[in-house]
Amino acid sequence: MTKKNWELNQVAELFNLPFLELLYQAQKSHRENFDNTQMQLSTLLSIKTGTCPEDCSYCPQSGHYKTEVEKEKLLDLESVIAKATQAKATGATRFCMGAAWRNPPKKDFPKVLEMIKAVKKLGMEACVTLGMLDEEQAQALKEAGLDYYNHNLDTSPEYYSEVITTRTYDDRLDTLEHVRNAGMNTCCGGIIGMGETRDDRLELLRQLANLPSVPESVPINRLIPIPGTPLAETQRIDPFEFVRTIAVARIMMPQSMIRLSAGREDMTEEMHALCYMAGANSIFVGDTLLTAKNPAKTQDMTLLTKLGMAPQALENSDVTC
Ligand code: SAM
Ligand code: DTB
Ligand code: SF4
Repeated sequence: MTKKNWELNQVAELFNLPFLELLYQAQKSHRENFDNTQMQLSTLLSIKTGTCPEDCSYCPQSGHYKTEVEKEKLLDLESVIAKATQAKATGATRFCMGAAWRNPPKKDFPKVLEMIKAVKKLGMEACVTLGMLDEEQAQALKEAGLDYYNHNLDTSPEYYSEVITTRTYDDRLDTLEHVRNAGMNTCCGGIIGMGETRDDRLELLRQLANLPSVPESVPINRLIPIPGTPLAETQRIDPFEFVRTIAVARIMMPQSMIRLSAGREDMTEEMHALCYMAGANSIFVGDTLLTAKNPAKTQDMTLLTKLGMAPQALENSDVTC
């Protein structure tokens, strides 16, 4: 398929469609590209928690704010293997490890490479999110067998500096370029409900879909307002606006996995079903995300069964690297 260059007015046209027409178009695109009874499951693990030097105003792990997160040093390899084994046993096909770093420290990076090799040995897809990377680090991750690198644009370039001041949008784009050049899949999305306007949401999706190669995996996070962070009191996004964002993402990036990511804990079953109808085909399973709460696995499985859906098997995923 030839890659489309999206203009802002084209994205606005989608967003402005009557809700049911938008959902219809998104579901049509979803069915043309995926089996709409399948849900891909990933599990997250925070391998290094808290005291991050960045000031991302949504994040419980930033060292700039006083939150309930307790800092932890880098986990040891055995604990990571135990968690990944457990995740595999409960049906997750991808294991995603996150570290609260601006960029990976020299002394810890080789340990992360060992963790990736161990996850691959278990027969799972591996994803990490470690902050900014240089070319060499990206290459080393690829050589360790990493399938996906997660690095989100988070919001529009215009709103970005309202949310984060310690790094720039261009820093994010540079890391994504290093990941692509190393031949890895990109996992790149954003957060909805940080007080941004609809135009910011349009622009975020436009930026994602217009990247030199469309991210294979697109996490759409719904802000979890964390006490102690500057966004703690942010008004919750209207649920229909959130579903619209998923639907437009599905239409603009028809072959990507759209992950309904953070912020599911207080979503109703009906809202989950609308997000799946809009084309979300991946979720994080397990009681915790990195530090925040996620619905219990049994709750997710009960809903999938009610909806006639099932976890996607690894052989049906199309990892290309
Ligand atoms: N430090 C790395 C980085 O920022 O690239 C990786 C970890 S960071 C926690 C991964 C992503 O989690 C962020 O880019 C953001 O999209 C999401 N996130 C963090 N806190 C969140 C919150 N309170 N609500 C929703 N999403 C959140
Ligand atoms: C992503 O976009 N969302 C996940 C994953 N990538 C690493 C992380 C969500 C974090 C939510 C807040 C927390 O658990 O600390
Ligand atoms: Fe650090 Fe990532 Fe949290 Fe930002 S989002 S404060 S970089 S852990």
